[in-house]
Amino acid sequence: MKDITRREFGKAVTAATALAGISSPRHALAQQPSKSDLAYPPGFLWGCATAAYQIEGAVHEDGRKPTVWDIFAHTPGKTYHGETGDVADDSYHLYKEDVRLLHDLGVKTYRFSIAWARIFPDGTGQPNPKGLDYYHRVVDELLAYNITPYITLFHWDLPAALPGGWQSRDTSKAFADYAGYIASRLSDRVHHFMTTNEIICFTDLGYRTGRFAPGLALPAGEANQVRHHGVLAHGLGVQAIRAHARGAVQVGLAENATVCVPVIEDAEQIEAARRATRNENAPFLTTIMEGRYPQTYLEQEGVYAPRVEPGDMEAIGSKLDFVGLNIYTPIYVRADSSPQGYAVLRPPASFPHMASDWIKVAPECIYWGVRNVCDLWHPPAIYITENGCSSDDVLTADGQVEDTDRIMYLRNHLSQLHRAIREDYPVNGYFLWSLLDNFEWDDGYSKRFGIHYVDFATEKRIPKLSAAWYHEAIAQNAVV
Ligand code: GBH
Repeated sequence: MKDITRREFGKAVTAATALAGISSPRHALAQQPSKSDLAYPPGFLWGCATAAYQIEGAVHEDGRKPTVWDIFAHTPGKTYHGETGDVADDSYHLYKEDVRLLHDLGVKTYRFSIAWARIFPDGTGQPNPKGLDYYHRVVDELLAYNITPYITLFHWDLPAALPGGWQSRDTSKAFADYAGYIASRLSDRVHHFMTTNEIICFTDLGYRTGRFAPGLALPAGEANQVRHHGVLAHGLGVQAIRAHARGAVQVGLAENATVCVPVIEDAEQIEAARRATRNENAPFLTTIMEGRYPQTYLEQEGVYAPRVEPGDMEAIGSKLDFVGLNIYTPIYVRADSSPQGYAVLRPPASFPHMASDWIKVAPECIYWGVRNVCDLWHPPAIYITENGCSSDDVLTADGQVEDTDRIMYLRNHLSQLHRAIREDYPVNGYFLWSLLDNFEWDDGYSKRFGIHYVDFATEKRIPKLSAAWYHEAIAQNAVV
């Protein structure tokens, strides 16, 4: 029923846009989408996203034990100015205030992550009831405001006690046990779960480049095995959640799949972008969606290809209820005559970017991210599980943050996402990253992604202008 509504909505908008063009052909401006053309479908799920280690603080409280990120952040030279998530936004204590902010925005849903080390402080063994109680309280508070919880089970804060971390396949099994336990305890009230967040970040960045926790730079064979344990954790997690859920649940993941934008929008370049999407994400989303490692990946890695045990690929290829895409920035590709059939173009130095220089001003990435994934693998539903940007926010004398660059970024991305919806791609919802300024991993507190400014000395939250903008977009269910 919902699908039919969505499809009809897409057709109606396409027709309206076409009519607008035909009815006033001499006025070029009339062919630009007007505000009402950028209305979103009824029931579209507007949300915000956060992650445990980035906002909670309270790292020693109620039985939580250290994670690889606690240790990494406390290791000199690993994060900006040695900053850590020890206190962060103190959302462990201030969660009611944060749910109130969500309510004030008018969001329908909230994506947050559970800290594995609060539930199983050593990664395995006996669950810690006090840790679980915190998430019971968060869920209750959200539901009291009619905000639907979407839970990420792993957003990088691996319990440090797990021997070998992601180098061990036992960690994938430990993750599944933890995921199944959470499903058994929360699925009476929570119906949407994401297994892992951005597998490439906790595998390659943690174990190949060493830029993220635990900061290792392993050789190719071992690093590829870590990747395998990452996708395996996801797959075993999907199975465990379904096996232990008390009722119907929707299970997916949140991936920062590399978004390949065809530099020129013609049939040949579009096909090249699709091929590139499959290839650039080979050991991650491609393997998950296809249930097997692409032959080209196995050939390319040769003796360094991952060791796979019976049953692994079935788990990894578990059918998903949705795919979550974290979208910030693209790569540009064009067709060429190389064996892979495309080239990745290096952006010129003048390519504009946001406060984080890796986030280019390239809003079409949100459209192509959805389109490439849907055209390749046809998932039943898509969520944008993260989208947003850093800004060099300053608090004015009268306590305002005029983050017009963030508003520009959001407006442009939501306009491009609207194109995907007009073209009937099944986009169910959008989670803005992030509700709050927070601990931005190796960038510490130097990069602010929130639509609420956080004064980290006092933990005071101050809505930025972008919060008012998002509130209005949600209220109108349209790009404003
Ligand atoms: C997401 O990933 C995370 O899910 C979230 O926790 C985070 O806060 C958010 O995005 C904003 O960053 O400098 O060219 O080497 C971010 C993934 C991976 C993006 C590392 C920046 C470094 C790119 N990040 N990457 S570069």
